[in-house]
Amino acid sequence: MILHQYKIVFGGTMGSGKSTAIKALSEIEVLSTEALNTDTESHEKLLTTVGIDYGELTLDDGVKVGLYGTPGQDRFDFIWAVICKGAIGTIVMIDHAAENPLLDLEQYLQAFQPFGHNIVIAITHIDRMPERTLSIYRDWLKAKELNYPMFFIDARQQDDVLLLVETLIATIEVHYGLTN
Ligand SMILES: Nc1nc2c(ncn2[C@@H]2O[C@H](COP(=O)(O)OP(=O)(O)O)[C@@H](O)[C@H]2O)c(=O)[nH]1
Ligand SMILES: [Mg+2]
Repeated sequence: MILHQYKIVFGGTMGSGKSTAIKALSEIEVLSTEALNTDTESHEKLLTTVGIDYGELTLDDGVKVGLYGTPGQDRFDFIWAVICKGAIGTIVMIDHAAENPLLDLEQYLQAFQPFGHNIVIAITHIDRMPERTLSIYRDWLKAKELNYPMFFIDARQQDDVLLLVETLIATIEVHYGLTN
């Protein structure tokens, strides 16, 4: 089977670089759609406008990739499930310079694992917190017996983000034999 269009989701903490990564890769102008978020618990804020980023990329072999950025909210959002439908995988982006990036990683992995286990972890903003060692992530993944691919990247760098996308696609192609 040959798939001509892949869908990839960017999830992760606010400010981790999801929109930046999609802009770095997209060959079309990134669209930010408007979606309505109804929160029955806070009637004052009946409607909140959230942005979903959308970009497109064509790989060397002609495969088209749709890039979907989840809205920047720091709590579980039902929209994530909608966005993840039909996606081949998720890039979970974590801001290394945030207060507790390991807790963020745990929460975002838990949030996205129900939609599939093709996940690549991208730790961003490492230039902003050089005093915090990067080994905490491998140690944590090892302790949890998780072996997701993980990269330390700058979301503003196109090559860095491309590596994430290529890793997700390579994993799905090896797993399901979707090579042509
Ligand atoms: N210093 C630094 N800034 C970054 C990095 N990645 C993204 N940014 C910046 O972080 C800010 C927030 O990124 P944005 O894409 O809006 O985050 P989002 O909320 O996940 O969509 C932007 O100003 C980016 O340019 C990084 O690795 N290092
Ligand atoms: Mg954003």
